Amino acid sequence: MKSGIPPAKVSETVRDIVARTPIRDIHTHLYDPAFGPLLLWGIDELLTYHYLVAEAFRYFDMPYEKFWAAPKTQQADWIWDQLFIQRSPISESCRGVLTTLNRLALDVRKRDLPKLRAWFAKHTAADYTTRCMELAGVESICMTNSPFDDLERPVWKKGFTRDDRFEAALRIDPVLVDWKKTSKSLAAIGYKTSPTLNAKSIAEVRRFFEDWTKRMNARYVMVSLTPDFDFPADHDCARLIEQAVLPHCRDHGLPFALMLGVKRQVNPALRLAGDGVGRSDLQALQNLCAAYPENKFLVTVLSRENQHELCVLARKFRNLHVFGCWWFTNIPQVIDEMTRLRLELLGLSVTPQHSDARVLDQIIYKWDHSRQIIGQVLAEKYEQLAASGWQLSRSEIERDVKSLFGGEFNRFCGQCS
Ligand code: RAT
Ligand code: ZN
Repeated sequence: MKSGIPPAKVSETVRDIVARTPIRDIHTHLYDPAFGPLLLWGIDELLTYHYLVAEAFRYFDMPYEKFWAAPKTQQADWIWDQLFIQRSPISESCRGVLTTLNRLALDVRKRDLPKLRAWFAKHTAADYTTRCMELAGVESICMTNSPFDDLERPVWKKGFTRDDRFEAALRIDPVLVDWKKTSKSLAAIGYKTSPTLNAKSIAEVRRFFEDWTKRMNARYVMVSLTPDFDFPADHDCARLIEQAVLPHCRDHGLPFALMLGVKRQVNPALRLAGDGVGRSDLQALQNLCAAYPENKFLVTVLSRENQHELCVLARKFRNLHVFGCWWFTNIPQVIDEMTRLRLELLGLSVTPQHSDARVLDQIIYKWDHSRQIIGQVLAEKYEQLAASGWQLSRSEIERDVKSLFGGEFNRFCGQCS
């Protein structure tokens, strides 16, 4: 190599590359603007994000039902008052709102919520999508698409012109989590399924996956499962994975994405904000990876205690790709720790982050905050390489960062075992 980066410039160069590299955001709850009101954005949506609802209820003394019965602007006013006015907004989700407003060049010093609302009211979803994606440096967004969602399903059925920045992922939780109930919903929309999982039901659920994979042009099939998920096992969930999901994924060359460790509805009164976390038994994942080498598994785990074990599993199975710092792990302290753990155990064969944004504007802060941490961790790693005599070039570092921000995910998804 002719001229490498001088050791004193390594950190600055790495952080600059991380700041500029476009990102493929591989899991969000955002929608192609063609879905109209399903794509959430703006100050009231930012403030009523369920992460903030959970935090505000630490201080509210009103009954849960009073909060839920109120209009969204009222809910946002209450949250703003408790989390931003009565005390300083230091939690990660609160700080995220401020980072977003700041990057949008809005002045929050006056704490004038009506004025902020008036600014957002001037935009349309289409122009605002481009603005947020540019500010976040995000080039593509993967949605979470559920054929069981009564608002989403008709849009797919009717058809629309796709915005090619938005990709689809087929979300199948109802099938795996509550087959007895879901078999009835499937029967109601023309699939000959029954609560007893017989051969006919399996064939029909595969036809359902087939139809929706094609309709959405889905990039992967996804589910989130509780900490007690076990496999193989004598229950409908395990049978459906074995006989329907995995053969479907193999036939279509699609990864199966597993998000493990959510304890559903620990406090149902909090609704979407009411889920918790538990440590998963990753033996189930080991069994899946070992028994199905021709399937690809994209995995993130919610419990901090599972992170090291997940990395070790990924060292053993090349059909396992680790991604993202999900939900309660998406806080600076844990992102830092998980990113180090992953890079030290798995090198560049991971996707360190996804945004999980539910509100478009959130991609700005989620990526801003994560880029800072990933940039810092990588800078240290490259400085260590430079200190051991390895010469670094800008183009090689650019190549590496590109792979962390989507390239490695693409390779994994496209590769045959
Ligand atoms: O992070 C979240 O917003 C959670 O509510 C979940 O939706 C989670 O990300 C999931 O995809 O299950
Ligand atoms: Zn999610």
